[in-house]
Amino acid sequence: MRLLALFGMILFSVTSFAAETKVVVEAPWVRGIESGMENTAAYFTLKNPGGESVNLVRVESSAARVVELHNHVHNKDGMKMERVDQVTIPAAGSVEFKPMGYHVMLIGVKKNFMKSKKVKLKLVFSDGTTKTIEANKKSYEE
Ligand SMILES: [Cu+2]
Repeated sequence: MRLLALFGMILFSVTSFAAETKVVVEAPWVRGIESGMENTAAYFTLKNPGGESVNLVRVESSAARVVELHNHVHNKDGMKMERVDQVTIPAAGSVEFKPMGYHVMLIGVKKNFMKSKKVKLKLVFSDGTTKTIEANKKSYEE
């Protein structure tokens, strides 16, 4: 039974290595926050060199309690953040995550976020591939 579990773990790690996405993640960064604040956002540019579009469906991080994909939308009340199920990266195209646009919302950051200079993010795509990146923390003033 233990041997079977070990074999399963090896198989899993081999599979996850093979499933690294072809999508290129450029210039990842996460907004630093003052103590007392709980939420922040991460940004990057996703480039899809492939011949088919692919969707970013989820981002995982141990730095926050909840991680969601968000966009900023205009409505009659002004600007508002809205949760989105996925973000499509067109074939041979790119999508920029940036302030006032698409962003990875980190809700309820944990204590380790305040201390660390980098945040690990695992991007999960619709074709089952993944990519783990490190985003540098920096302050952002507008
Ligand atoms: Cu948001």
